[in-house]
Amino acid sequence: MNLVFASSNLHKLREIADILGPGFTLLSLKDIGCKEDIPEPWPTLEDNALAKARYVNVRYGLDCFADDTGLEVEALDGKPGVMSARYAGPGKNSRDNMLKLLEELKGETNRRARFRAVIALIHYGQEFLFEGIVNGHLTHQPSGEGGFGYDPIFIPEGYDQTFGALSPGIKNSISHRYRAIEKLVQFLKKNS
Ligand code: ITT
Repeated sequence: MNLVFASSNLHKLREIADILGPGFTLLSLKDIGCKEDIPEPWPTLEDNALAKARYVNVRYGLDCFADDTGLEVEALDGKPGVMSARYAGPGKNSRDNMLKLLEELKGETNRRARFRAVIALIHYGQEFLFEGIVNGHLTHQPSGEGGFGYDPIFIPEGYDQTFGALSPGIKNSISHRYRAIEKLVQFLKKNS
């Protein structure tokens, strides 16, 4: 089955290809000739995921899906959440985002956090949403070279290493993205 993934994040693309396995062919924005940076200005993950999927659907006439993900920190009332990608400001990178977050949590004993991924699917012109959550806690400093984004400071429940230190195979079998993609796959199996 061919699936178009409306994302310019190559880490997500690789994770999703690994999670889906050989039964699916994942087409990237590059594969369909889309070079634009798709805007995601909305206040919720759901709105942004839908906006990215609609953008491709309207301009390229293709069914597709998009992922919007946020790290939600309990002590910060769910921040950075939908602002995760640009938490440290425009032009800043993942390391800047992590360091800003760790600075804000200095002295905070409640380190509980979760990743929440929302996938929006446009299937035969109709819209569907799938959510995946993984609970865990934040470290005091980055650890591990794997993964991307906030992975080096997030330890998933039941483990004692960060997503950055755990193998990709482990991350992709328990992550927020895995959980949302599993729901997407079950839906496609029933509805294709
Ligand atoms: P697209 O919108 O093109 O898909 P993006 O990188 O902008 O890619 P998001 O808007 O979903 O993706 O950004 C969410 C932020 O959270 C961004 O800073 C990511 O690095 C981070 N992030 C997303 N998924 C993550 C994961 O599995 N592990 C760690 N950090 C993640």
